[in-house]
Amino acid sequence: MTGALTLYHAPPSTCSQKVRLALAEKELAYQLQVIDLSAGGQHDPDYVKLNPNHVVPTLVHEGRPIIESMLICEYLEDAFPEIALMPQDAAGRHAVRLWTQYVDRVHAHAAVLTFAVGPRKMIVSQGQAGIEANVASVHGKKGQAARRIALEQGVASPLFGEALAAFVAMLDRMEGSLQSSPWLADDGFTLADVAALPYVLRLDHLSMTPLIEARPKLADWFARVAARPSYGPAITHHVVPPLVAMLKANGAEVWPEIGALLKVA
Ligand SMILES: N[C@@H](CCC(=O)N[C@@H](CS)C(=O)NCC(=O)O)C(=O)O
Repeated sequence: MTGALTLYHAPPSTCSQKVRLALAEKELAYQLQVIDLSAGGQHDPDYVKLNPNHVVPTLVHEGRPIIESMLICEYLEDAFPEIALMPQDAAGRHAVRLWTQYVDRVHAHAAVLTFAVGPRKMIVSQGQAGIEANVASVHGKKGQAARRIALEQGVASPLFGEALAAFVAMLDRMEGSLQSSPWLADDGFTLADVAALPYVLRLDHLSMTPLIEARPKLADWFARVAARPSYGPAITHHVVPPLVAMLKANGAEVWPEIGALLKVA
């Protein structure tokens, strides 16, 4: 018996993807509740009681809220160890945690990378009111300032350049690691792979696919993750074709500018 599991998530959000992947890999049944981030659902007082950080995801297990996506994944590993996503030995577990900690730092750049490219055109087309509403939906002054820059300046902003550099460094690190083992931290699929997948996928969804294709081991890893049985229920089912098409089209439009930035870097 697993006890009731409910995941509060936003379908395309990177952190929600991680937890859905871990749940699917562990073959756990769960209920879903969508939090609409653009409508400020993360600030609803009832949701904030579950997640005082005003972010998704939150897992509720037998009435207890569990927050922070990678800590949720580790919680699932502790509570439901039958299908393991962590190595058994201390060194292997440390290797996974080095990856998840690193990827958490890359996550700090994900919103700028996404909003400077993907939904920017649609939000900006709504005029200043659209920009203000989107900025206001973000929790905290720092996040709001970054969102404003991403929307107003797009890929021309230095913040976008920083985000791009952080993502490219992650891809290089992955390519290096995958030279010696099929998965990021171990011979088997672990929470390290769960942690990294959403960010590689985000690059693909923003038409930055050449960055993946230029790294053969990474490209092979990406294809192997997408071929796992967990991928459909955890990812494709939620990150739906119209959204992906919009992101890809907007990404393709600015790819020449991004390519130019990469040549300078
Ligand atoms: N460290 C948190 C980060 C969560 C996070 O940043 N969630 C984003 C979506 S991926 C969010 O809810 N953003 C809403 C906002 O900033 O207003 C975790 O891993 O759960």
